[in-house]
Amino acid sequence: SLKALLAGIALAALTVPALVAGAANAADYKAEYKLSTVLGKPFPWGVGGDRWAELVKEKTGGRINIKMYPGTSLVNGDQTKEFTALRQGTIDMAVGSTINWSPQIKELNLFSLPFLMPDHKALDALTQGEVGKKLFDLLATKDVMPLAWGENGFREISNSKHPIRTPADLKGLKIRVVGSPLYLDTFTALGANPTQMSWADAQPALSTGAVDGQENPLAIFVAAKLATLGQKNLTLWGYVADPLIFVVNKEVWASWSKEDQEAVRAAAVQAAAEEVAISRKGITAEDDSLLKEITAQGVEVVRLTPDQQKAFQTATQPVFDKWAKQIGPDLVKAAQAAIGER
Ligand code: X2X
Repeated sequence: SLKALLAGIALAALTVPALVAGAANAADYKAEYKLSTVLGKPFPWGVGGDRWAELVKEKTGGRINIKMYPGTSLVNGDQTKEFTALRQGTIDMAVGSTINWSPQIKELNLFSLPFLMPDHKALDALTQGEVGKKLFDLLATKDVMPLAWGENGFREISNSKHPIRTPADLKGLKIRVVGSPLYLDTFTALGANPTQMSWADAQPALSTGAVDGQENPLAIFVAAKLATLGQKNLTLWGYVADPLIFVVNKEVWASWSKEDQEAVRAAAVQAAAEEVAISRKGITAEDDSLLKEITAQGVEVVRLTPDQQKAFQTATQPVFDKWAKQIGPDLVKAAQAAIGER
């Protein structure tokens, strides 16, 4: 009928310009994009998230406006639920630790294999090489667009009871861990008594003595003032390090113009590089200022000798072997090869 024909023409007139403008129509952009992190400023993690938002604003002329939600507040502090919320779109973007996403993506447990990575170069060999690409390809199949690798860091162990130099020193200590059951296996293998809880719950648990110890990068140890929560013994054992990943929910990503996508990517790459540098500040042989600060807080810092470290590695080898199978033997072999060639 004429009426239907006219309606059809009217509809076409409405939809054609919309199709031409496509997904990149600025009118489709949200007023605010929610960026999830566990830690805010002044932690390196929060500085990195903040910097990403700032650079995106600059590079997109304000078209993309990001607000950071630290404390994983978009999932009520339950950091192991962050990735699911990101997939579902409750969170638009995140700078997240591989530890917190490993319950959903078993391959991310790679970085938590005890004593896989001896140093920062080894970590870089993974994130900046083929292994990093493989993991990004995998993430891209899980409703997110991964953009850059940042860093939380090498997780050193602290406790309120006594210095740790041997696995026997860990015996019976209540240690707070987070993430996948891999951590329960590691600390159980060492004779400790591990208990899983979020970062939000960890701090009161440390201060009341409900748990004796925890493991986290030194930048966190200092910024969270863990020495004031009774953590007076710190052992540098370098057993694992967690990278951070800068990602955007895939639908959100697809809603942006090519130009804006590239701006967000470039901003992530730059913010991540800056964040990695900040996370390593003061903990290297050339610059150990952060370690000096920790010592000045009355913390006894133990640095394991290679032989002492070997005892921890031997004790956790069965955990490594068990989890290497779950992560994927090929991925673990590729990681070991990349580390060997670093
Ligand atoms: O909860 C932790 O230990 C932290 C802050 O390092 C992570 O989110 C993995």
